[in-house]
Amino acid sequence: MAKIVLKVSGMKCGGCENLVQDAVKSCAGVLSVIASHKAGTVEIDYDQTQTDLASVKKAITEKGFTVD
Ligand SMILES: [Cu+2]
Repeated sequence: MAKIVLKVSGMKCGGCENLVQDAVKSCAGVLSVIASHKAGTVEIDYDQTQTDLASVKKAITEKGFTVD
């Protein structure tokens, strides 16, 4: 298991956090996601043998947010 904290801009409220969390949770191997619009971060616990971080980032950008 691994952990990464992504800097994500564009989240403005709890609804945005939920959008991002749902998008990331739908990716293979993701165990937990905590998004914070205040901090502008998305903390992800994942299984590095199953998770492709490029597709995690893509899932976030597809919802209209920017991964820095
Ligand atoms: Cu929002």
